[in-house]
Amino acid sequence: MNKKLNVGLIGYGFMGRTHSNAYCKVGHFFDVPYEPVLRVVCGLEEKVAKAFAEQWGYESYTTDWHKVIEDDKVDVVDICVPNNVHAEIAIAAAKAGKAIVCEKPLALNGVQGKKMVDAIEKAGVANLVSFNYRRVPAVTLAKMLIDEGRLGRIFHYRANFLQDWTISTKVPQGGMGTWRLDVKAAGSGVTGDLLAHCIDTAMWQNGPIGSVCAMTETFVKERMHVETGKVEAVGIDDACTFFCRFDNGSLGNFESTRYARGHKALYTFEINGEHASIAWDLHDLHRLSYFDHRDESIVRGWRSVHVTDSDMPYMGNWWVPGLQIGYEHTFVHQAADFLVNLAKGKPTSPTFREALATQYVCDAVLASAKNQKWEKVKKA
Ligand code: SOE
Repeated sequence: MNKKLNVGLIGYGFMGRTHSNAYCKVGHFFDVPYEPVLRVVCGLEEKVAKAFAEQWGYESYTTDWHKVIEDDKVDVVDICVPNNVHAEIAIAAAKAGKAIVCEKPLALNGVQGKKMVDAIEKAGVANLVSFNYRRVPAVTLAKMLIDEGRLGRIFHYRANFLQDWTISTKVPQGGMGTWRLDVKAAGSGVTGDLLAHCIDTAMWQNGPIGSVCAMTETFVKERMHVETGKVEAVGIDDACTFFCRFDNGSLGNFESTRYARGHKALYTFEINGEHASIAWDLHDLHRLSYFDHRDESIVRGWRSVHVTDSDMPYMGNWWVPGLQIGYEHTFVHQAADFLVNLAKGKPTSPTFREALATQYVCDAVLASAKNQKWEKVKKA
């Protein structure tokens, strides 16, 4: 019998569902040393919290996040609320000695993120920030190929995250889901919400980013605010493009927007090295494109590797070779890694400190767009 690990989930939105689903599934597919127990869910509206608890099997619900932290039985506090509340909850959870899982981005900005890192490191608690795309098997495989040196020296890293859900001027700011358009709740727009994913994956695969040069735009300048009912100025970036220099000498090129009509969540990256290149596309997430110049010329070309064999990252735990998995599985992988490392007293990447490095890149990107000049990235 595995030891039980009581989870207190704060936030019952989209991310609350992905994390709950992962805790429910992880023990069925991975040999984990703990059995997650859904002890309590917390959300602002009592009716919704109650319904969420019933649907996912949480033992109880509350509308006050302090109760989750004060609950002696809760071992892990899982933070799935808007970005402006991450810091307060994480710091309180750290002081209470809880392990912490926090949705991305770490915080509203680097100053706040640093306070969180100081608090969790002082308390010595296990911590993880949920940059889930690292744990798409094809993305993990890309990292393995790079680490094996197959690409040789890396010259270029290119990534996009394109969406189109805020083109209508009728989409409000504030409220469930649309808090992402309210700068007070989100801290930034596509930079913190979408580019943070790309930056996290990029630095994991290709090392630290040293300097950036960016431009941003807010296409819709005013939107109705759900909380005030008034039309208010929009403070987030709707689109952001930036260039960067990685510390290893390679050049980066990143773009994100919520105004790319026809694209819902098109996260793509391509990495070009001396010997080989790799490319990946979230809309075809189980495939990794690979080109190796060392192949014999008569058969040289882009291969499309179907990442489903049991020797591919995480895939041995799922079905049989050839059968795919999807988006929600990335959170199951994250939970599996976290539980295994927790038992061994080992950190799970990305830790709060690693996510702070991503936050510092986001800060530099926003500063560069504002100041219209290259900005150096602070080291975490
Ligand atoms: C925004 O639409 C969003 O839900 C992000 O908040 C997530 O992090 C991303 O994975 C998908 O898009």
